[in-house]
Amino acid sequence: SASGPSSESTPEQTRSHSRTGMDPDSIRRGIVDHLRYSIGRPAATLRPEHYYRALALAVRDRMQDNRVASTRTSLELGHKVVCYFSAEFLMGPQLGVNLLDLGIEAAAATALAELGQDLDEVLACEEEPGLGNGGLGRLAACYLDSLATLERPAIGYGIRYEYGIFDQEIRDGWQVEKTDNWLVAGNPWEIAKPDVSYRVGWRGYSEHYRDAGDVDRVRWVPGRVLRGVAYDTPVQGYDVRTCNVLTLWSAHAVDSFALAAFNTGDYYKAVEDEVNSETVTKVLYPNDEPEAGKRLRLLQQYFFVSCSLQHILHILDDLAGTSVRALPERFAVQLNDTHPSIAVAELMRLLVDERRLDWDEAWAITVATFGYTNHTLLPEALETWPLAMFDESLPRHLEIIYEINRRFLDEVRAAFPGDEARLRRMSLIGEEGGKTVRMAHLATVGSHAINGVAALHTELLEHSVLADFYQLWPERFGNKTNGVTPRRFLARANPGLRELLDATIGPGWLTDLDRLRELEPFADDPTFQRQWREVKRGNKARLARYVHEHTGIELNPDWLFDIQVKRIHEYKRQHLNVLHIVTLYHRLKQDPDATIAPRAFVFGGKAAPGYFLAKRIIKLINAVGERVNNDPDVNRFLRVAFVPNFNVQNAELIYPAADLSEQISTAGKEASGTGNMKFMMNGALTIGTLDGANVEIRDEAGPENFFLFGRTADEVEQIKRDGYRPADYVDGNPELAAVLGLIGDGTFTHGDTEVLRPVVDNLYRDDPFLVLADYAAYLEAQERVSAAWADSAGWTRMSIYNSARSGKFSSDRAIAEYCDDIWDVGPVPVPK
Ligand code: H2P
Repeated sequence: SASGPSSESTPEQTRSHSRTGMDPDSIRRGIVDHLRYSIGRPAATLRPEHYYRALALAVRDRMQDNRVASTRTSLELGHKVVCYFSAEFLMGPQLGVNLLDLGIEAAAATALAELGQDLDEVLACEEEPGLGNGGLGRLAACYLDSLATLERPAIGYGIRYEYGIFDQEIRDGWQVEKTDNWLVAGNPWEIAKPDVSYRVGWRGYSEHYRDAGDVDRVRWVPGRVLRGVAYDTPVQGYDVRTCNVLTLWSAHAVDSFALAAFNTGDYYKAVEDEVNSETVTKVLYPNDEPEAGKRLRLLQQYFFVSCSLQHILHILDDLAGTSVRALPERFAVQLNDTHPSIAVAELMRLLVDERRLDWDEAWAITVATFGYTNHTLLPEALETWPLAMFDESLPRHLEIIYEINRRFLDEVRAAFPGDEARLRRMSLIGEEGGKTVRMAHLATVGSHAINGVAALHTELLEHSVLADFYQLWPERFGNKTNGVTPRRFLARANPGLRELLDATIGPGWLTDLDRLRELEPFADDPTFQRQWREVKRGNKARLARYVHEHTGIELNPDWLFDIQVKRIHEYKRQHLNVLHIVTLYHRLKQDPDATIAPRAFVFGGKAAPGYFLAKRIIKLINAVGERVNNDPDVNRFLRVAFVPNFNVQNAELIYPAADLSEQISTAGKEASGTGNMKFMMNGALTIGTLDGANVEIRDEAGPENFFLFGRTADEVEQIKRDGYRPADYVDGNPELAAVLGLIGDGTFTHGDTEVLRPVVDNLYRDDPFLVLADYAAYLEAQERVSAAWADSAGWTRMSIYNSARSGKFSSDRAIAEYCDDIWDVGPVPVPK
């Protein structure tokens, strides 16, 4: 089933190359062919969405040629392959970036025009695959882009969820969740591979036996079996031949089971089995959900990890003469957070039970193969599974985890004799609040490299959450600051800036983002400044049109655009942003003569359906917005818009339109952030805390081009240790008291004093993320922002410096570091 090395190209293949030419004529022929043979609709009924599918298929054909060449090159030359295991890939719309990567944007536009179609209209038809919650899934997608662009052989492995992250609607200010039927109209990018299929067990028991050589062995007898089928999506690199692949697994019933039931006459039982199996890849779980659905989530994780590892071993088997012992020389497997960490136990099972390696050898292979990236320090987000449930679901894996733990704790004992507390802290089995399996510990113990995602985050990881592990194996830890792809978030999202950059510093910056530094000499040049502002204004007008269309709210593109988009979470502190807005509202109402620099506040983001306070925060934003936008005393200075259904598609309109980027999480809580980088590249200035990658953004941009405020991570900890009393901050600050009063007294909710009460009470009584402790400093920083905005040339200079110094935050830099320091994978150019 694995694509083996193919021989020289056949005459058919040679012909197919001309069929997949890159000129407008060949592309037009490709579209026409697909309209006829793949879509099969009468010409009179063709609409833009049909042209979208036909063009997507024609583009995919061209990528497939590159894909075949890439596989052949890396397999023939025996190169090592990166396998990125992630429960989420938030890929976003594919057509636009694929055209960019292949260098055929203009050719496709011409081809469509000849067929009477408009490229932008056709692009807008794409339904984006929302197979991720936020930053973590989008990071995985950026990394696939950079791996291909840097010509590193790579496979992304994940889950083909039938329903991705829910679609968000806003009704009466509340979030309403709608299922995301992204596959309904078909997905032209994927290729189903029913022959690439593996069995995955579940439940049952393990059986001890002696093999032919009289060695004690264990085999797992699963109580249930399902089947995973591969769906491949090609991942094209920019301006190179390399085309990698994203393999997503879909769950199905095992045919023979269904057949057996059918033969005994129980047809409905057979169908039901199919239905049950398919639920495994039915839906993506939102972040921050309490307990619900845990068992199915564990099965999802195990399912995709098992299919992926079996696939990898299968590829090894297919490579003549390559033993499973060569696994770490041929494959580097990265665990994106703890979601795929069951892979450590599953690889041990495959090697020891199925391939019959002895434990020590299998363990050495496992540790050499895996790397683990941690994405969060929040205790509630570090996965643990109740032991009883784990045992029932994966009994053999629990035995293996016990054995890993026994040997591991012996090692700890030898290094730290007599330190019982340390053993308890480090064990793979947690004892507090009922026994659990600690997945972060399993991932850490099973990996030769462990990394955080920003300098501060890695340091905190080493000194808090994983401190004991860092003391045992300091050499295994390292930092890999996140990055984002400039292809999507600069070139595609900001065509005006792309053109200006090409004209000013010449081509080449898109794959060498440090070259943006060449903009610095133009930072004070009045002509360039004017061009820069024109681009920004165009982007703001574009977003304003979108906002008007989707919310009815009118934003003036000459105002300061102050934007916060990300998942809604207390630690990200959207409510701190709202306190600033309400403060301005209050000041304007108090003093009819007051004037302020006009601002448009834009929010976007989804709340987990079961996260009560996050949903109230959405209501709060919309309630304040409704009042502000309709009050003539204030709407000359303030507007507030909540963009519904924040996703990759509208993100591409939002980042380039920002003047100010809100990165205001409680210090020590945001592991990195990646939106902060997308804003910076597009010339926004940041108002932010010393949290996550903000620290590095400020270092790069220069402190004079960044609005810093708030307690540091150390200070936050100190305040908590001393016993934080939020009410003290209210008592000491009459303006803050008035602002909370307005939120609680029904001013924004038509007199209803209950709706927003939970938000106010939470802040006043508990405030776990120190919103009130940072309020005064935040207001002061916002005043610095307003003062800076008043000086248009000064602001423009700062904006230019931010873009110019954003090179570090390209995912190309991040991926080059992973390749050098963790994966040991070099470039493998595929001949053109
Ligand atoms: C998470 C972290 C971010 C980080 C991202 C990628 C889980 O994303 O919280 O700080 O940048 O992973 O490493 P998010 O909150 O956006 O869902």
